[in-house]
Amino acid sequence: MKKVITYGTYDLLHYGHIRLLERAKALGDYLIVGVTADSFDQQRGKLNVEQSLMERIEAVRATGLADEIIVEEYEGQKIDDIRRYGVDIFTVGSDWRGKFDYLKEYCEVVYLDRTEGISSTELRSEQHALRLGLIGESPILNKIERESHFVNGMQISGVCTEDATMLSETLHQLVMPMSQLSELIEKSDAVYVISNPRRHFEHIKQILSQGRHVLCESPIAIAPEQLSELRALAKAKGCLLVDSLKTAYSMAYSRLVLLAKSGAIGDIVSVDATCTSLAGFEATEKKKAAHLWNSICAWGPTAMLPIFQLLGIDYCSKTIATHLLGDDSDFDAFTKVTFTYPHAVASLKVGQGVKSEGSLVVSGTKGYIYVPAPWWKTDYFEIRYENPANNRRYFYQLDGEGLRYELLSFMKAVQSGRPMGYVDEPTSDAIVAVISDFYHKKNTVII
Ligand code: C2G
Repeated sequence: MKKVITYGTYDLLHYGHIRLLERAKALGDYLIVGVTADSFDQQRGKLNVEQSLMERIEAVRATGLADEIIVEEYEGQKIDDIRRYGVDIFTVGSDWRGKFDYLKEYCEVVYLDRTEGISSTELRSEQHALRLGLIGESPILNKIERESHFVNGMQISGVCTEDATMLSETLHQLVMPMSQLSELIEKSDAVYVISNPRRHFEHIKQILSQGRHVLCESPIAIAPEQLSELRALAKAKGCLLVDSLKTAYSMAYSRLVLLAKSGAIGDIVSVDATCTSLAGFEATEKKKAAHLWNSICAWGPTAMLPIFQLLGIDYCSKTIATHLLGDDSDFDAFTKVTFTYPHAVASLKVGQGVKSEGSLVVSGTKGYIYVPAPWWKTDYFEIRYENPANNRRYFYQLDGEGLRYELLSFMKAVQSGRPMGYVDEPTSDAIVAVISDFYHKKNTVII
C-alpha cells in the first residue's frame, strides 16, 4: 500500500485545497492529511487564520478524501510523521517548490501545481476589508503602517498630521493636512489616534460623530468627564472606542497574568513596573515639544496595565511623585505612582528624562515573576522561587511588538461588533483617573 502525506492550514476550505487533496490521494492508496495547529501557524507567521483547528479538521474530513487526519504542531514534525507512518510520498502545492527537498532523504517528494486564482488570503480579504485612517504625530505611525500589512484586508486610508517629518516614505504619500480630517474620516472605517493626549477628546469626538470606530493610543482622554462623554457617544453611534496598548496583546504578558492569577506565586502582594525611554528632551524646539507626550501619558498606561489587571482597580489610596521639566507644570521627566490596596501594594515608575531598569516584578507569598527589560515588549519571563531548582522560564514568540495582534483583534472586533476585552472599560477608566489626577496635581508631590 502506497501512503501519501500532505499538510496545510485549510482555512476557509476552497476548491484549490480540494483539487490538491484529490491529486494527492491519486498519488497512492492511503492519504494522511496534516492540519496545522493554531500555535504552529502563529509561529510560522500565519496570524490571520479565520477558523479554529476543529473547524478546519471538520472541513477536511467532509471532503471524504483523507483516510487519516493528524495535527501538525511543531517544526520538524514532518520527518517524524514520515517515519512513524511509513510514508512513501510527501506532497504539497507548487508554491512550496524546493522548500521540502530535505524530505527526499526519507521519501519521495512531489510538488503539485497550485490552483491559480483562489486563496484563503483573498477570501479573508474579501470578507474583511477595513480602511484604517491615522491621526497624529509619532514614529509609531510607521510601525502601524508596517504591521497593517500582516493583517489581511486592512488598508491604510490616509494620515492626518501636523508634523510629517517623522513619517516613512510610504506614509508621506498618504499625508493629508489636519484641515482635511473629516475627509480622512469619511474614507475610513476606523481611525487610529496618536495625536497629543490633550487633543484626543476633540479628535475622537469628531471621528465618533462621523460614525467611525476608534483605536486610540492610551490614555483615551485626560479627564474622566471627557471619557464618559466619548463612551456615551460611541454607544449612541454603535462604534467601538478601544485603547491601543500593545503590551496587552503580547502572548508572554497575557500568559504571565493568567499564571499569576492562578496562584503560581501564591497571593500577589506587590506589583512593580518601570518603563523609561530617553526621549531627547533636548529637541525642545516649539513644534516638536507640542507633539511630545509627557512621561505619564507616554508610559503610564503601559505601567498601569499589570497593576490593574493583577490587583484590580479598587485601590485604597495613591500618591504621585513627579519631577517636572522646567516650568511646564504638565511635562514630567519622571513620575512615580504608588498604590495601596487592602492586601497589596503597587508602584510604577515612568520617565522620558530619567533612565532606569525597565523590568516588571510581581511578588507573591510563594515566589515572584520577573520580566526583564523591556518588559512591555518581551517574549520571555521567569517564575522564581526560594529554591532555584523550582524556577520556571517561559518563552512566547512576539511579532511586531504586539501591534500586529492588536490590529488583528481590533479588526475582528469591528467586524463582529464585540469589544476585544484585552483592556476592558474599567481598566481604561482607571488609567484615565490616574492621568487626570496628575494633571490636577491631586495627591501629588513635586520633586
Ligand atoms: N493550495 C493549492 N492551490 C491554492 C491554494 C492552496 O494547491 N490555490 C495548496 C497548497 O499549496 C498546500 C495546500 O493547498 O499544499 C494547503 O494550503 P494552505 O492551507 O495554504 O497551507 P500551507 O500554508 O501551504 O501549508 O506545514 C504546512 C504546509 O507546509 C503547507
